[in-house]
Amino acid sequence: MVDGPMHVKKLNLVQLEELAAEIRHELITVLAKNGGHLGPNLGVVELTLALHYVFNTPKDKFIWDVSHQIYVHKLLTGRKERFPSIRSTGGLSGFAVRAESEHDCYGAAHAGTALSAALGMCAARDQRGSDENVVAIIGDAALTNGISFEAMNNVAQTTKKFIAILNDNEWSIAKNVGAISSYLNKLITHPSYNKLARDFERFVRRLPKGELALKLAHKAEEGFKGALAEVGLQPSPSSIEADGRGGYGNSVIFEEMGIRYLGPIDGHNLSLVISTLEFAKTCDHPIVVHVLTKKGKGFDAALKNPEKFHGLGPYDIATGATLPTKAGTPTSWQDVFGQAMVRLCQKDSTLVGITAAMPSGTSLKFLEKAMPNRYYDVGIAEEHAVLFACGMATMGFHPVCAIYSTFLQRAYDCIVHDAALQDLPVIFCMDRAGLSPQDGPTHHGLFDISYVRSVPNCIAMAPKDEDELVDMMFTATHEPHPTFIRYPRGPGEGVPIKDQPRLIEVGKAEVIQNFNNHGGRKVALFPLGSMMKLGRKTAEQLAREGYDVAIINPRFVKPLDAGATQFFGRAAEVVVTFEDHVIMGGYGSAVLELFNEKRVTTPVLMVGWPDQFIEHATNVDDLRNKYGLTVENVVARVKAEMAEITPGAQRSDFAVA
Ligand SMILES: Cc1ncc(C[n+]2csc(CCOP(=O)(O)OP(=O)(O)O)c2C)c(N)n1
Repeated sequence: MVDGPMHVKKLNLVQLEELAAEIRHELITVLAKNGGHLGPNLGVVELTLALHYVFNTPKDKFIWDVSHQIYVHKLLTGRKERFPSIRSTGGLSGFAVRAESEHDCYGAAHAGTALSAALGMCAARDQRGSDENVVAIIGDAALTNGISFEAMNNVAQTTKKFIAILNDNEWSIAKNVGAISSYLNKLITHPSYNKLARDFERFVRRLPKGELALKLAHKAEEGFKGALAEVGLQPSPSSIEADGRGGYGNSVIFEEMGIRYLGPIDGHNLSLVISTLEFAKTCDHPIVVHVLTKKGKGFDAALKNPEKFHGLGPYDIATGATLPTKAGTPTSWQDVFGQAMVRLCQKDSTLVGITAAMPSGTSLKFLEKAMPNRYYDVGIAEEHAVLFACGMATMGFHPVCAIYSTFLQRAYDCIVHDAALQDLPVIFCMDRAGLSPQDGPTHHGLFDISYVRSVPNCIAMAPKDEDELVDMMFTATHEPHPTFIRYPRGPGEGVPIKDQPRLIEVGKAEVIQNFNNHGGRKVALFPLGSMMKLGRKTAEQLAREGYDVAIINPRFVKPLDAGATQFFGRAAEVVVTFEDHVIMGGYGSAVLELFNEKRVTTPVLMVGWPDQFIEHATNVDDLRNKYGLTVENVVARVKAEMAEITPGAQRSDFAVA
């Protein structure tokens, strides 16, 4: 394995191919232990080698869309020693992070950002008159995302030098969907679309064979011929003629937008990809190179099941089987949601499910299978998903948008301007609300309470267990307002689901455990949603230490149960709010706002995440321990707070009926 990109350039073709095999071995071995995005990375081994062969990072810039396919780049840019630590506590991130390496010029993990960011870099380069090459590498599914088109709309008028690589493997996480995906398929399969510009042919012919041979060793000649044969298959004279409107007078969409299109080429043919990138580097007009790759190449199990191997946990190298879930592990929140969607849709013909390219992640796949006509996958297009839902809602439907908390951030304006302002009954099931530990800050869902709570008309809730999740979904279907339900990743609490869901009174909290008035000092715990477990354990420990503890399940962040919150707030000497969310603007803040308004002076300890981006880690516990979301820490804080308060000054003897 090489130490840095400079070494890649010294290799001949045979050595590059050997390196490709070594890289695949490393990916398969390390990810078998750590989990991660195996399929996408196996697919870009040759492409990444070719990029480093032709360009010079960090001076040249590679901007990876999503950047889940950046592992090979990490291995080639001085991080091979640390690679076995990827996605674990203190280890390498699974995505591009500027702070991690000078070779990562742009951080990402949400889709569709690469073209815009790359264009911005081109504009900056042109402004300052420097000569870096800027290369955006995007997947075919990134083209289902609106931002990519916003960027393409802007390329030709902004710069002359812009290189995009369209890494087309026909898959998003699931099979790519929609008209763009069919269009790309046409480009691949229909000979008349193969656009291989004559100047590329000329370029390849002009390359001094000797020099190329030197570079690529004895196979260079074949590679060179391969390039000509493959690329010269269907030369299209029209593709290089400007049409006077900024386009190239061709029905290839990129060319219509003033971006030269080259391809499709075999992304696993190293010499061909190298020649093509060498050409792209010389172009003095924006260019997109369409590269065909196979997700999972080099690992049979991944080739056979691209969806599973897009991103997965540890697996067995021999069979590709993922480790079995431990016996007795409760059904995941996601699966409970997916199964409940089927049951609810069977009873209520106004319900439909909408996903933005995450049928398996959200488990909306259950609905896809059971009732395909009530299921919509709109592609990686969260804004569109929400607006689409709003449109349906105006026609009497109750659309359910199943979107991860972190990805819903992208559709914030649609929530405010469309769903909330028009007060439409769209239901938002915000999956992954809380930590996604191995993915890290790009994927944690820690902001949704604050971004929803401040918007009028919205109802926001968080279930303490999976049965309550179903009750909340059912309740939401009866609401004429936008409703938001947040729940975390992973196994539920193991609570059985009732046969018939129950309506929950909106804005009503649930008293789980009342004070028992045994004379101990009173503490009221308000654990929101899945923090109930931490709340209960904290209560047990406090009780062991002689405190009189009440536990209230808030259920609603908005509208807050003002009565119950005040009542227990006044009765207790100390109130503790728990939330799997940033403290700022979250549930605890809502309680404080209420207390301020109602002049409740009981101190409120807020347990949640601090005002900083929380890094990735091997698991949730590592992060909770580090940031003090633990029983020990909460108990210590309660005791410290109690020590500050004169006993009896608060209404600690308040009798609760
Ligand atoms: C805004 C946003 N929505 C959803 C996702 C989840 N997601 C991660 S990768 C991916 C598919 C990416 O497909 P593509 O760009 O074609 O890359 P490939 O994995 O096929 O190489 C999706 C939907 C995301 N990262 N960002």
